[in-house]
Amino acid sequence: MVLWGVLLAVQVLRFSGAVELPAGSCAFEDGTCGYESLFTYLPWILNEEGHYIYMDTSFATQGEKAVLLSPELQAEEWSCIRLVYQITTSSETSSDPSRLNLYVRFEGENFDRLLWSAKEPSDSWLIASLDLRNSTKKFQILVEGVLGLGTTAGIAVFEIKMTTGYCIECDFEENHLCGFMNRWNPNVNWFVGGGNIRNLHSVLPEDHTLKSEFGHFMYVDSVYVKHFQEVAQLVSPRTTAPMSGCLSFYYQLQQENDNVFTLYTRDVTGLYEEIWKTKSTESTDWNLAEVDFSAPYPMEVIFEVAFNGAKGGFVALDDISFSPVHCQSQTGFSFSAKEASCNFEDDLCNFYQDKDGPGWNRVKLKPNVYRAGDHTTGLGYFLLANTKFTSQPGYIGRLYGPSLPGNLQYCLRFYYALHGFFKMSDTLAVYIFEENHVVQEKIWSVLESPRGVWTQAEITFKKPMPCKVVFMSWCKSFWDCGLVALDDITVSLGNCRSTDSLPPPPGQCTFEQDECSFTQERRNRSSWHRKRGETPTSYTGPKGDHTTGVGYYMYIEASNMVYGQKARLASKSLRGVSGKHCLTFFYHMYGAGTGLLNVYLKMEGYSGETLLWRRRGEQSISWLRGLIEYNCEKQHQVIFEAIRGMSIRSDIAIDDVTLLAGPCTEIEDAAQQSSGFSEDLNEIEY
Ligand SMILES: [Ca+2]
Ligand SMILES: [Ca+2]
Ligand SMILES: [Ca+2]
Repeated sequence: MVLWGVLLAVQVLRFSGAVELPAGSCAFEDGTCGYESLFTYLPWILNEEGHYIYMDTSFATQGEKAVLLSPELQAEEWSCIRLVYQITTSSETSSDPSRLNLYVRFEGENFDRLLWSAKEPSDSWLIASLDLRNSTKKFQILVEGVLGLGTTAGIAVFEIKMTTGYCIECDFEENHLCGFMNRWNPNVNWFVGGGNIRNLHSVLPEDHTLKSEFGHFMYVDSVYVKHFQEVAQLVSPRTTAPMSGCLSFYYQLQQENDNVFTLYTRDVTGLYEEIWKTKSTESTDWNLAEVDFSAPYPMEVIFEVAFNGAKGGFVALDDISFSPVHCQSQTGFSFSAKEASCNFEDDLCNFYQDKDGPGWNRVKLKPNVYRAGDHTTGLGYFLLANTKFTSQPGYIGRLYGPSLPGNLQYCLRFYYALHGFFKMSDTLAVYIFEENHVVQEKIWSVLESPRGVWTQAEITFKKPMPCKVVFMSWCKSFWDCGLVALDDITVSLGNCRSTDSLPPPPGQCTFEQDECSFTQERRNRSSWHRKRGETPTSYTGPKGDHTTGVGYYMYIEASNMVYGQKARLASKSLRGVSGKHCLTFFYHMYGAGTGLLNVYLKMEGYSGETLLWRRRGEQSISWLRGLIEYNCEKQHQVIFEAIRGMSIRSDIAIDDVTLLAGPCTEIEDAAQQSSGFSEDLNEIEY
């Protein structure tokens, strides 16, 4: 039995006024408030003296779990779950530490969403703040403890509290400070001001919430400043759900010339962005600040005060709140990712060209050895520039994107493929045009890249003015002109690097980091392999993956297998739902001897499997999209089975698998599959 650390810390962190807690909350005083320990796992045990619940690890081994399931809940308003917990361990470092995970299980979804995970051991209770989007769906909270290496580890939960509102909001009236943390600095720090802490000689103000000496706020004082520009940082809890709107707070400054009060956002990679700074004209009373705040992925807000010396006075902060609409000071139009993006399947969306002749053509081509199909489905439309038809030396094709609001950070992603140039560099470039077309700036241009492979480009940019993205293709000389293809342009909020560093959403796998939760019964030369680049045998297999063109995919290597040999890749176990599931994936079946690709459904507790989908023989030199809707109300797995064909030219690959509950948003074009481009094809000469 592990002794739970510091009782003082317990006193400090216990939420005040916990007489009648909101649904989903529990202080583990006399019971578990409807939370149940699942019998198939290790038990959670209520410690009635200490008023917490802990995972019983007495006879447990590494990897074993304890799962605590909440009663059915609903949150029609945005909510914040605050969890007070502790992980203890006897070993200092471990390659496989114990973890505490919190999942949300929404009704009608086939997987649990991991909202938060912790593995850092501590001597005292810690607080985690987790945002939960408003939804009409019922849900349950799962608290999962997983025992790591070194079985003396202990995991305990002291309190779970669910309240309406955003986790980033705080009036600093409660002891837990809403999970806001001062980053310790020897000389300048944020402290709680007001209430009992107030003394007679204090120059500090009354708080803003209660407008009385009993209220609390945060403040930072310059009296102990020793170094020039020493900073104090107050760090908010990290957001766990995408949000965008207006962040407001009240602040007071004294002797504003000697201090700088700045607001930053910081993402999981540690990237800072300044979003607000004090102006020179401030009143000495509480000032209201309103800042546009967009967190498309997990982000912290940092309130930073820098002092130039000991005479910088103080900065006080109170009543941080958030509203999901833009601040009033911001006029103009809002950003829509859907309207700024295009896959060119139906038209040019909101993209357009110069009046003086179309440089870019929207085409659909039958893929062959010399040219690929589109990126979206392998059989759809994309844009093509510089065909012999339109090209002439010095020719430039311009494609303009829709207007984007200024002052926001964007991530632009698109796919391009180049054919036929001797020298590729600069044949495709991306410019930013400011609204009036006076200022233009080149933000990207192509370097040498693999020929004929759909390659992803990613560009992060931010401009003060509304602007447009412009794609330009060049044909510099008659003797060196080729084709430039463009597809699947997306624009989203935030930095590309930040979204890249996030773990993939559950149910999705790009195979970029690993094989996700896919498993194989056996692993040898004739099973599925994770690979990057071309496969070793020519005239079979892909040249690059589907995700980025230079990433990883899974494939069978026909030269390691015999005719008819099978390789099976199984998904993780998915929960059954009433209604449909949608499975999408990309498959590559190119080569004269190609065998079969089967997709099976295997229900837990049943020996048989149901065939959901099959392709036999060579399909295309391009990645094609597979789309399967199926019904299954029981726990199940999906299995990809590749069977080696007649010759060594029978590599089969898959990539970008998505398993979701609910019907597919798109429908597979059956006519297109069977007729194989009988009509509607562009004959492009080049
Ligand atoms: Ca207050
Ligand atoms: Ca397309
Ligand atoms: Ca991939």
